[in-house]
Amino acid sequence: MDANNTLDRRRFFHMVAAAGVATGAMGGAASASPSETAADITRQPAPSFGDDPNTADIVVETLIAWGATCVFGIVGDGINSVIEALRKRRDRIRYVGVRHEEAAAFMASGFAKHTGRLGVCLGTTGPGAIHLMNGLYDAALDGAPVVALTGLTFHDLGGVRFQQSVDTTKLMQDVALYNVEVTGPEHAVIVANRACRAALGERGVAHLTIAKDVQMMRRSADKRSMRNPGARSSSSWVPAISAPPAEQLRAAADILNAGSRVAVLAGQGALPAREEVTRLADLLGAPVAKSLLGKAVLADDSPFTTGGIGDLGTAPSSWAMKACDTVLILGSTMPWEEYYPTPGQARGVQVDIKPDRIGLRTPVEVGLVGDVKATLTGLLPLLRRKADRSFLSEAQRRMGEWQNLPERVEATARSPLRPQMVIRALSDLLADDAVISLDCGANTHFAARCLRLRANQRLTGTGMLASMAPGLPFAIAAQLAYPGRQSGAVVGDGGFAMLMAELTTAVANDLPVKIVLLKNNSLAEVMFEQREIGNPNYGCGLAPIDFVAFAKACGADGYRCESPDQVRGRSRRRCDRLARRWSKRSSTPRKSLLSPTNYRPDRQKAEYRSSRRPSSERW
Ligand SMILES: Cc1ncc(C[n+]2csc(CCOP(=O)(O)OP(=O)(O)O)c2C)c(N)n1
Ligand SMILES: [Mg+2]
Repeated sequence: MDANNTLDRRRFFHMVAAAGVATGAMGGAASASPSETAADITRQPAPSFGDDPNTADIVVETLIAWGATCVFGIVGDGINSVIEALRKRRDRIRYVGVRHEEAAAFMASGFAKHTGRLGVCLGTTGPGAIHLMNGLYDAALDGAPVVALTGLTFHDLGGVRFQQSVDTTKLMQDVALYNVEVTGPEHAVIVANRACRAALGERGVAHLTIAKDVQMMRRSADKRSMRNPGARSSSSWVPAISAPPAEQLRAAADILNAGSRVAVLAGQGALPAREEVTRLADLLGAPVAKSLLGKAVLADDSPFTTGGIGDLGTAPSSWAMKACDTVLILGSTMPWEEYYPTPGQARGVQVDIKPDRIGLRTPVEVGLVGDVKATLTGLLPLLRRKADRSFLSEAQRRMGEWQNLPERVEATARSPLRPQMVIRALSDLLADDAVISLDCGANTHFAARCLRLRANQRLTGTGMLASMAPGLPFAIAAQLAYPGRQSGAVVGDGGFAMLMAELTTAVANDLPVKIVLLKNNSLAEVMFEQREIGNPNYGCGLAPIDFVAFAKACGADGYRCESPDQVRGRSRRRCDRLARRWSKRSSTPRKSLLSPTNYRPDRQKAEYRSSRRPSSERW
């Protein structure tokens, strides 16, 4: 700081402590002092912080510079200065106040998964930060770039049992790949930048926690240490588009060219590489099985895909993995190991941006560390077109046969409704560019199998964490990210009820999300699981909720459908409206649509698991 400035860092804290959390009068805007090495530092592009910003201003400006457009959270005295920094910039970044911080973190995660852009959430110190955890784990486990901001108690009251004094740095230690307590404005200039870079570059959660008095500290009151030359990062960033070297590509191509039955497993890392995956599948005559988060890699009517894989997948995908002599894994760590080729059965090639993921689920001979799109671009010219198409043809024949079963089930006109029928109706009614979010439960199995994803539709869900409750928050985030597109979610009554107050968040923010709720008054997935291991059902019943009344109480619309006609909107006028709403874009006068449906999980057993019984081909 300037030698003439009488308000140094220590005095600042002294004043703030004396004044409680009220903003102290900061006096003149003295500039931060240059360090002794400042002359050597080449300035890089950086956000503009304006006149004498405080720590919170610097953090928020940095987030904006990194392309953040929404921040989800709940206010609290531990985070008030950050909220004020957001309020001052509300023309450039949207603060979305939610009803539970878990939802805020899910929204940040969903925003990041649906867009690839930075998702941001915040929580006040103590309980607010604790509530964020589940959604942050969802982001961390699925590689979604999220920045979480939390408050801390006063900088000098940690460790003294001050109210709400939770050590948020420790709290986030496991979930965050970048986890820093911000000690002042000068520190914020550096670490806010690093947090964004880490979240986007390493794909995960970056956490900054800031004591409430530090949040309001002005830059003029701060003094860089003698070894801190000032900002040393850059606000410019492009994702790593790395492709492996030629000899590694050649080694991979040799394996793929030598195989006579090549199967591909595509995950979310392959989402930007649809064209390349299609060309590769065509060249190699290779069926492509898709992980849940990779469902949009190929449209479901692509002749090259056998649909999903794993517990939520199809029998033809299981068959392809067990019958192949070569497997190519593209940007996937699909968790169910029993669905990979049996060890020793197939040669393996894997492409992943993260080196530690190579060989994670199944041994591979060649692991290519790189971006899937860039790697395939390098690999494709080295691949020879396979003359023998019999493996692909057999996969297609099986897929055609397998589809008969869902199609028969989906076409059944019975009440209680079959969930497959509901999802199929939804699938048919969705807009061509709809953005779909999934929750976790039996409903996810039905959605994964019965949604026939079209070329321009997007889909995400909770992959590795498999948590209940993100469906609605993801749909809200998707609607904010893509205001002109239809945003819908498939949820169960258990998962939805966990965070259903967020329906008011949708209403308050004019977000016409569409939620299809499969109401079975039970935690059905676990019912199935208990039966599968031979246990009687216990603890799986849910007290019924009138979700239509709830939706209306929130200011949303709600419809109850009990027959296929009602779902498809053929009979009653209100359901015609429902169908129209599904099929048109999101300019509805009321803000949200909740469509509860009813089905009996006890009638579902045989239809529930498909790929677990690939031999019987039952569904
Ligand atoms: C937060 C959380 N708690 C518990 C579970 C275990 N679990 C997985 S699915 C499920 C049931 C989900 O019920 P519901 O949302 O009603 O969907 P349904 O299975 O009935 O379609 C449970 C309890 C979980 N995955 N996440
Ligand atoms: Mg349920």
